[in-house]
Amino acid sequence: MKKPETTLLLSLLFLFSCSCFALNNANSTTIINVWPKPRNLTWAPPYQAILIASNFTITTPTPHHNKHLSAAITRYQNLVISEHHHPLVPPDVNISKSIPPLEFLIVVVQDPDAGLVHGVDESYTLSILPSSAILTANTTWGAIRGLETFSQLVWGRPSSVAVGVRVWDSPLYAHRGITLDTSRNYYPVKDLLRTVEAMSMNKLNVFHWHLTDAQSFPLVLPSEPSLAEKGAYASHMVYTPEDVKTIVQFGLDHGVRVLPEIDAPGHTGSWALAYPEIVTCANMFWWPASGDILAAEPGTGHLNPLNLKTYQVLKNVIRDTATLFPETFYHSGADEIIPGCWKTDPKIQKHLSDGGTLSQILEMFINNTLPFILSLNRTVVYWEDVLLDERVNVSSTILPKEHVILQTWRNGHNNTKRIVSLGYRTIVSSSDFYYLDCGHGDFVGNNSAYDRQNGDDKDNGGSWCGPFKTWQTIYNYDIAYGLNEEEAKLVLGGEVALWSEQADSTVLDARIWPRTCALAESLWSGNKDEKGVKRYAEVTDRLNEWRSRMVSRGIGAEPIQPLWCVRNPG
Ligand code: CP6
Repeated sequence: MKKPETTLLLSLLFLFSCSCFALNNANSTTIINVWPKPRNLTWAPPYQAILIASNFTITTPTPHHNKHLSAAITRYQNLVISEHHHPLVPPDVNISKSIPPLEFLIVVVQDPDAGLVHGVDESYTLSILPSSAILTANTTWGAIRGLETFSQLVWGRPSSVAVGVRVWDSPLYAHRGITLDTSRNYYPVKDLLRTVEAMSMNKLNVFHWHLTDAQSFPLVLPSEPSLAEKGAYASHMVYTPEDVKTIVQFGLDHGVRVLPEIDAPGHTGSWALAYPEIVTCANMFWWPASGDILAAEPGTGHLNPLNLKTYQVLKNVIRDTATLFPETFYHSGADEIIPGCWKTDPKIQKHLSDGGTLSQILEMFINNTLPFILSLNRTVVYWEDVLLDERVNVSSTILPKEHVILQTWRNGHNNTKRIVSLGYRTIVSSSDFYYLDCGHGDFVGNNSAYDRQNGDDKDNGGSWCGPFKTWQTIYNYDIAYGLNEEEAKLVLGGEVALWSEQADSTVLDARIWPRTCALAESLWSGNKDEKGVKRYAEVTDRLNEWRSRMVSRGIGAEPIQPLWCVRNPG
């Protein structure tokens, strides 16, 4: 016999283990599952679908010569014909037998050769009527967004598409991305390509590639080949110039910019394998226990700004990187300067004993590198630390506001506010909301290398930058919270980040997806409904559907609830 407590427990479990909500019936437009939700979508009654013809073609009315547009058209034509996605909850609509199958989607692009740069027009309109389906966009990039939307309106075997649908769409934020760290662990190229592909499915447009760090230097650079030769984990764990070209081109075909980051002067321990003379403290371990709370890493290493050789090597690195990556943003890092690391160097010690400061050392570094990066026609992105770090920072007078963007990661809304109120543009990557690696157990303490070093074999229950950030945490974060109108304009967008101490290709998809879908929607069309109320139940159902379509497209996105919920809507 069941005890009452057990019954209560079971019903509570029932309530909490599954927030299941029924999909709305056909008398609502929300039955149309598009992710991210378009800014404006209407579906006119009678709610109908029509078949996709077996010779269905996507075409432009006039010839064009843009190979990225051609690649996208071919890709989506094949997808629409072959996908046969079965929604978890099949839409309750009639597939019209009287209307002939849809043979064409016509794509009209005003300026197909507009480049893929920050702020480019990504808007589109889509109209799917029984007689014709038309997609209009100002640019190739808007067309790619519209093609994705069209593909999500197709389902079943044989394939059919919703008709009577009109969409106007355009992103709220121009910069919507992922930071991926390929230094702590290596990812094969095919994993990066799949990530870019999944980004495009979610209308994300910036792959911020954190290429190098203290642990390894996987980027092969023609002018500085020894950095990867000695600094990569293995000779097969590298990205060659051909690999980079492949990824950049793949990004262009998918409307995704590939933004390189070469983190410096901190996080450069791996450079010491080729050039020990330009890196301070590379052979030391820096753990929180040492009193330096940042960069809890082995041998973080800092480039030495007082060594002229540093700039010879670094300028070669910057020039080669800018050549490999056409992207006009260049991320130069500048996060987490550890005083104790620079202080191990005798020249820096002398500078300090002569009354100098570490902030001056950092200014020297920026003054010797920033103008060079700008001379390559790049906008420079730095982590917020360069200006906001309490111990080592530079004066805003040496960071020109029109050429420098600061990416946040600490103190949530506070640091965003500080940056924009100083007049800088910002990319929001708050670690409290957007760090995908958090909550996966600690690699510092908790039986880690640090514990072994200190003879501690207890499980201390550590959690790296915990807690785990749920998709709801990411979805509900308002990146422009508390800003006035003028300040809010300086918020370019946001990036989630996957730091890879505890991630590699075995877990990549599930760490990123579907949580990053939540970022994609909140930056594309917002996290609130028409009445300004935070979306919730509808989003859960739509995300559940979208995640299952991503899985059928080959992305290992983890589940957000048991399938049982779909059969037993609450
Ligand atoms: N590596 C680099 C890191 C981090 C940063 N930069 C980081 C810091 C704190 C947390 C997670 C990651 N591992 N190069 C900060 C931008 Cl909680």
